[in-house]
Amino acid sequence: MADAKTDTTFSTTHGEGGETHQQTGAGGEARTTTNHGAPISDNQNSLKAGPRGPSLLEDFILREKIQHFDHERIPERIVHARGSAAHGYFELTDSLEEFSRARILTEVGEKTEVFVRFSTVAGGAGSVDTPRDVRGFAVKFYTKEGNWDLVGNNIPVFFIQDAIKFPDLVHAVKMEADRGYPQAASAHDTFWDFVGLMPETSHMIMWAMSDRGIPRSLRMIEGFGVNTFRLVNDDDEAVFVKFHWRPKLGAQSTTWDEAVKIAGADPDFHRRDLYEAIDKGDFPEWEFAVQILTQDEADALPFDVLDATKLIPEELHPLRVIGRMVLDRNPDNFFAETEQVAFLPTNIVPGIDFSEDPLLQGRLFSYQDTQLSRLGTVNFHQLPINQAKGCPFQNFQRDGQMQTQVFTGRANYEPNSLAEAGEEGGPREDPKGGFRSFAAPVEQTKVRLRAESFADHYSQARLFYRSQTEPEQAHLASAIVFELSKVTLDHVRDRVLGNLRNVDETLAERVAKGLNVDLPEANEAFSAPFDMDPSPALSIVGKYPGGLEGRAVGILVTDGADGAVVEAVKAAAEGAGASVKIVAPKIGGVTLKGGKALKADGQLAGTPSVMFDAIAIVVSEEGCAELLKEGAAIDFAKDAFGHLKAIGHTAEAQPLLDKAGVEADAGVVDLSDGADGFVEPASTRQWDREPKVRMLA
Ligand code: HDE
Repeated sequence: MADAKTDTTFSTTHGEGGETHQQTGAGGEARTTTNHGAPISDNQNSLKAGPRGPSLLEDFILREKIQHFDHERIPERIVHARGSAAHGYFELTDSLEEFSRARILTEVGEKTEVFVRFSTVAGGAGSVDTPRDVRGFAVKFYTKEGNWDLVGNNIPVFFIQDAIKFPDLVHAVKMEADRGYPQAASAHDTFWDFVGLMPETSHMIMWAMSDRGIPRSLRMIEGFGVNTFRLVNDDDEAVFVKFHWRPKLGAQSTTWDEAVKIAGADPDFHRRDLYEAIDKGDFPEWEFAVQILTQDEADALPFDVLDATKLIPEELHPLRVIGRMVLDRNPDNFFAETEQVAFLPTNIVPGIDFSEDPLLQGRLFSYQDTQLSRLGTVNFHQLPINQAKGCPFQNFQRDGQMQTQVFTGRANYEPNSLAEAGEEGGPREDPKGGFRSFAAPVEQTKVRLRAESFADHYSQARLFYRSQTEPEQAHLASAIVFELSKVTLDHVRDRVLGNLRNVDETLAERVAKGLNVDLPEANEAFSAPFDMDPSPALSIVGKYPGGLEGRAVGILVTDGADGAVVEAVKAAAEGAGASVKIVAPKIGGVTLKGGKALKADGQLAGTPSVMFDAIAIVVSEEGCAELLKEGAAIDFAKDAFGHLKAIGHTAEAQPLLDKAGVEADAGVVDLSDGADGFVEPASTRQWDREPKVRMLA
């Protein structure tokens, strides 16, 4: 018998003695019951007045089953509804003892369980995985001092500076109020209207329109705490801290055309990729790093650390790597874990504290509130995924909907002197070890004002753009052209262009040219932008480590293909850490030259080349002739070429390559002399090819 977690049966505890028994039928097999335990004799037919008669209201079994089903969904998250998650652990490698008293940041070598949920922001729960969007990167650490939730994104800054603008931002980006579209897309009037009117979005827009907005895999995104936090040590001294996650596989992206096609080919592309990688033991891993600043260092910066639209360049304050996180277990049940997990920036532990960042301050209210509406009860912390596993909770809070605990005795208040609450009278506050807020000085008058130090909306946007490599700049400009081409209101487009002129004149010109519109006057800037030294850390192409590890190679085969070449490509790619899939015209596979059968992992029409990072086409002459009549085969080669991927091929594949417009270059590799020459180009994209295949802005 499988355990209760993976089976549909449950053991139940009955009676005073707490003995457990499982319901079994006459043959000893587990039997189906109602939710209240009554055994069910027939789970196929409802109760009717005669075999063809009307169903009876009396059928409590039918009613219970249907009613439970009717309520299976809970309200989806208003943002970040679409998510994928995994379990794993965090291991501290370097102690921050001098700055923090948090055990999670001081106990080197300790492994702490984590649950991580990645998400898109704008789309609904059933939307696709690859729209242009920010990705959520929320980590729940089950620490010995309670849960610590670091609820971050894959972009280190945010659109707005003050929480009071968040509902406006989200309304603007989500599907438009009257028409209910577009789903999971920022390319529409209301979003860009908001952007144009709120120049503080400029920096984040640069990131979202860059290739960071279309990641290749959730295993290949960076993560950031975004808001500035504090670390507080034993002496109650505080420093500012920024949190960073850096993927072992390097940050990698798709191209836009590819992302769009993936959405059709596999709407679950990222979810499947994460699940399959963990399932086969290819555990994604991130470094955890911090940037630490004293108050004086923060004061010396030309921007405010409390402003979430700003980052601290790594070149000014280097990252200190203090640990690693490995995701090594898929959820057992999507709903119970990925859907019901409740992240709260207020889940914090002694030794870590908030800053006065007005965006963060709003978040401290919002998440608890949203969980109440989503999960429906103040007791959502009792759901298994949300429980403080590293140390159980103990307090005198009681009752409420869906209370699962059976507290005993009379003592439900404090102080008390009841014997049953133990000698101490039950749990008590711990003035030394408990959470103490950092005594940040506050002596001001009450105002509704934006600080002067938040006024510069363009310098860091400019820094980001100018720190990108040439292909990345071209992608960014083209992404804005794409989005603004979907905007139907001229004045909205013009206002955005007016802001872009403050970011970078050449960028504004590129975009205007890409739209074929005149460049309007620059909009007035509250604070004149200044130039900063480029930060290479902001580019992903520039710091891409290369390599096939974690990437995917697809081999297209036909009947009569040379099995030795297939084997050679497979061995070379797998040897370099890639996963390999065989794609064939039919799912039953092919008969190789010499008569051996080769099974297919994917059928051609359902497994286009966008599913892979590099492809090989290993076909026979006759097989190739057949493929020339198949659009999916031509697209397989054409898209791989257009998406700047390496293409390995046998000589017999040449007619297909010709028909697909594949031209010889360093990424197009003849496999007749073996597969060794394939691995290097397969390890990266062929950026030089891009001007040949795409008109970029
Ligand atoms: Fe969130 N955000 N957010 N957010 N956020 C939510 O909480 C909110 C912000 C982020 O996988 C909600 O449980 C406000 C920044 C992630 O379950 C909600 C503001 C960052 C997730 C909420 C922000 C984030 C959320 C909706 C502006 C990056 C998904 C569902 C003040 C640091 C967590 C939920 C998961 C989810 C509010 C801004 C990250 C409505 C008010 C900045 C990764 O409470």
